[in-house]
Amino acid sequence: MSRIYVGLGSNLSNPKLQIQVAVDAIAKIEHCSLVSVSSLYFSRPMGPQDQPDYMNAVVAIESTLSPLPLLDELQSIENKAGRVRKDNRWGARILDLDILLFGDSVIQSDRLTVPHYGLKFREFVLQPLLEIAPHLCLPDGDTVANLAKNVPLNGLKIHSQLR
Ligand code: ROI
Repeated sequence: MSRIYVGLGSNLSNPKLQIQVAVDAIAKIEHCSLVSVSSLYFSRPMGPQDQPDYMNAVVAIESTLSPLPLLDELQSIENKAGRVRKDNRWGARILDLDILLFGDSVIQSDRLTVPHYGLKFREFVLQPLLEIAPHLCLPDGDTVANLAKNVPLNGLKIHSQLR
């Protein structure tokens, strides 16, 4: 059984609803249980600024799934939300579900990098993580609390509660 943290982000097609629906879908993945859900955060786009503001959140789950089967489940939720995978790595998106941490695993494969490469630099990941797991440590020993202290909020605000 692993404790896994998943980041959620959306800036198209009613982002708040996208994230609510995605949290419900994650809660229904087989062999997974939802442990906690952060508040919903309003955030400024990282990357190109000519795109709408984002809504972001982080959930903790417990699962017996291995990383790639879990990634398949998350990508299927993204696809059902209507996400089109094209060359828009830094562009607007209906729904992004990222495995941030998978227990203490360090994974580098074609499909998956864990811990997530942006985790240490993104206020919209660190603040919701800090909210639901204030004592969390990364596999390299860095604490989320310390990382969060060093990343500016850039206008990040709690928007509302998800559950
Ligand atoms: N910016 C914010 N604020 N939130 C995101 O979830 C997000 N996701 C992305 C990029 C384009 C990097 N910018 C983002 O993929």
